Amino acid sequence: MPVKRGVAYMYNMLTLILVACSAEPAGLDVTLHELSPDPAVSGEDVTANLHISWADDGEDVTDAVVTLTPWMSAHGHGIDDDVLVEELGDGLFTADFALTMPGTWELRVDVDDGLAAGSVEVEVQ
Ligand SMILES: [Cu+2]
Repeated sequence: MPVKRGVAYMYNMLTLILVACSAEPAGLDVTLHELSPDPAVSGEDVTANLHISWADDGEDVTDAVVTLTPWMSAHGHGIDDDVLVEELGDGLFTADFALTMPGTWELRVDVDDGLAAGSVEVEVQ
């Protein structure tokens, strides 16, 4: 490759990388694989097994630091406790927590500190 074209190529690649870094977080597809008990009961411990995949190519999320934040959009609040998330493999992650009110909750999922985000809704009795 001639030097000039090489420089132009590198410049284009650098531009691409910068655009990728400044973009919104990538999308995640989050599905509720298993909820125990189902339905969840307000104030009682629940175990949620979530399947998380990349929205763009459908690949399972693996070897990632996943943060789960329960959020009640209707009231604009979450829960007081931090949620510990464990990776089970094959895109499955599990967490135990208690949802403090009946109604619709979002389980907001964040991968690698803001790299990607998604959510799934659960109904609490
Ligand atoms: Cu609420």
